[in-house]
Amino acid sequence: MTTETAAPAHLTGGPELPQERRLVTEIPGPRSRALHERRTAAVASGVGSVLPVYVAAAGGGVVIDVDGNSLIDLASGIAVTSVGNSAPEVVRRVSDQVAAFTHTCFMVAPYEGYVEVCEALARLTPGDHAKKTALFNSGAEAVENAVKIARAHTGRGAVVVFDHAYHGRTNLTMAMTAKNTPYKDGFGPFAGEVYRAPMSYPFREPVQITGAEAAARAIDVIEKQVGAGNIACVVIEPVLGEGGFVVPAEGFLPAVAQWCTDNGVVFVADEIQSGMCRTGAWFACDHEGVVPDLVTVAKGMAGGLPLAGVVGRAEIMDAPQAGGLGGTYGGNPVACAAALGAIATMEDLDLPAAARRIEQTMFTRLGALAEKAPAIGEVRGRGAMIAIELVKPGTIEPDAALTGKISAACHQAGVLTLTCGTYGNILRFLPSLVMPDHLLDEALDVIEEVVLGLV
Ligand code: PLZ
Repeated sequence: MTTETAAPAHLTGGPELPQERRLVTEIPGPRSRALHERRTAAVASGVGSVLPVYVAAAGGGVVIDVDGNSLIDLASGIAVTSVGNSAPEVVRRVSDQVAAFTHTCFMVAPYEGYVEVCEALARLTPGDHAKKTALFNSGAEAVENAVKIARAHTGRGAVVVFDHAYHGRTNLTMAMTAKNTPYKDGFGPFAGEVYRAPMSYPFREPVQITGAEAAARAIDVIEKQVGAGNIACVVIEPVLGEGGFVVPAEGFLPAVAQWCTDNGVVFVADEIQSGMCRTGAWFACDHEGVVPDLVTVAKGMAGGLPLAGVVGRAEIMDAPQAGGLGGTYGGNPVACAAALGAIATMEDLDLPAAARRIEQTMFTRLGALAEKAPAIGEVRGRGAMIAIELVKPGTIEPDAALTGKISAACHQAGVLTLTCGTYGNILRFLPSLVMPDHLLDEALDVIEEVVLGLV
């Protein structure tokens, strides 16, 4: 590394970092630009970055870059650092675990941390039935395994997913993901036996229908085009993530879940983005009292370390033969220690309540902004998973160009935002649940100024 591109002296992250927005160079600054040049030569260009600002430290509600800029973080590494970056309890437990042992492979010589994470997930996920869990490395891997488990349990092959769904980038989960570009284009052929049903997307319904009616529409497609008796599982995000933070109409999820129960189909809630306190409840299904057969979890559960799981009814989870599930690193001891630290933090600080407070602030501020900016077609979401959908004023025609401009201008002003949605016209906000109030307010000031300057 040359001195020119060297990062500043090591910074300690976590909540003790100054909780402020501070720009000391242009964005990206010279050190980031130099790193980006090295990256462009060394890293495959298929791997993108939202903002080529290279990170030196992060914590609370900020990301500090290698040029010393402090950005307000409304991304949380795509809904991962819900307890904040380098959260103290995560750092403590991970440090202890790293010093004790880093890996033995749970399939070779097991350890308590894995068991403890499974016990915690059984306690926290919806429903009080007997549950079991298997741990993996990534969200996509959890979804793949939920399908394997559902097939083993039912002896059936078909998988039903929904419009706008995102379930991952592996071969099966690409097939389950709806959006072609960038996730699927040129990467086929895809896994077979994946069928897509219409989602409840209230803002885009030509005529408003109830959740029950939207469920009946989906069930009709499923019954006519697939047949209940062929279906192993229905997999659904209870609040769409990459698809646009869509909250289905009330009654939709319970009706789909009930149809699954009535037809011996495994109902899988993909709570990889919406779970672990993000929506103001431990799981998004809790808002409507829906009890899934299986739940996939990842992202927020481990404070930034790679860990994922499938949690569900013991009799379904036990269907695969012994040795049928696993992987070298699944439930790695360091990742499990991080998860136990993250879960302890969520419980100690009551982070579901923190997410509900964030929701209130965001709805109030963004609702007022929408009154002044007709390009904001809708403000929606749950908890600390809130988005605005941008349209040509007076229509529901998506405005992806405006969305991109707003997000880029937020970045220039020191607020890290993300976009999403099938049409690329949704600006989404995923603050950490320990984001200080003054920083959230300041981020909303910036968003307001940027939006009003561009519409
Ligand atoms: N299911 C609901 O949100 C991951 C992916 C971003 P992995 N979402 C962010 C990107 O462009 O790759 C996600 C999700 C839901 C599954 C996944 C997949 O989780 O940990 O990224 O594999």
